[in-house]
Amino acid sequence: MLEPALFAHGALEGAQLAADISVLEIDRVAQNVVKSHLETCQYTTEELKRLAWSLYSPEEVRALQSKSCEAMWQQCSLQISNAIQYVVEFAKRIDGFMELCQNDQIILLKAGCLEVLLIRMIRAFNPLNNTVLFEGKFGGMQMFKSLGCDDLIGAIFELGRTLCRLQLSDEELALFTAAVLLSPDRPWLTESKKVQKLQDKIYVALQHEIQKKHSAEDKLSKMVSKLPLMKTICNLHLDKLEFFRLLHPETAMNFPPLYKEVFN
Ligand code: CLR
Repeated sequence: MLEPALFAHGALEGAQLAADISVLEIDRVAQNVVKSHLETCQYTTEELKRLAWSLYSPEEVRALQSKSCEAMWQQCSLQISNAIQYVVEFAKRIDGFMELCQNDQIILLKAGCLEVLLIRMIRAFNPLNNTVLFEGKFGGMQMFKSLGCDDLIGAIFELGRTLCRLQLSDEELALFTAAVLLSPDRPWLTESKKVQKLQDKIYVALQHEIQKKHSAEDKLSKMVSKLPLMKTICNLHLDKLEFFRLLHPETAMNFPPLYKEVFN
């Protein structure tokens, strides 16, 4: 059984759930999730550190800005689609995910993968100069100007800044993204109880991980408090996509299949 001190603050309402999850099981969950994250995070920390030095030049930014809206959407959807593939691989490697029915696996991925990407973005986000990794180099939000979605881009960058302030470790990031993915409240889930059980364990593991350095209650609630902004961004993205589809149906038809599958 877990030491009671760990749950004295009870950041999770279901404090009694801790009672039936053993330390061993929590460690196993954490190890599996962290390993899955590290194997599927697309860029290693070292790679990202090196890449942080390669910034788009003003000319390159101007070239991106003068692209057509369609061409830029196409490029962005391709990058997002590539990144989604890694999120799908991450999900598959989380113990229990593949044991869910296929219907629920698809619902969880469709509903959660952009949120996971937005959290993963902090690894590829430099809060010192407000830049993000895009096609191999770092650049600021001006580079997405031709999309005509300044509000969406602004919200994404704001989220990047606020999430970076939390200074999440890769372990915390891994567990947080897994918990977001395994959200039992996604509409149309058929076995949400099963999903809930998996998420409970992951949250306990996350709490345990945070507790090593901070007050878990504090940091965990700060992390969870960013979820509404992520939901807003996801909805805004869907609105923009719908509008884009109306204006440029031919381009939208040629978006990468995975992007279309997840967001239509
Ligand atoms: C997120 C972390 C992934 C790698 C990755 C790939 C694509 C990036 C994404 C990250 C962050 C957000 C991003 C995206 C490509 C386009 C998108 C930079 C770094 C920006 C915000 C534009 C969004 C455009 C909308 C029309 C969707 O491991």
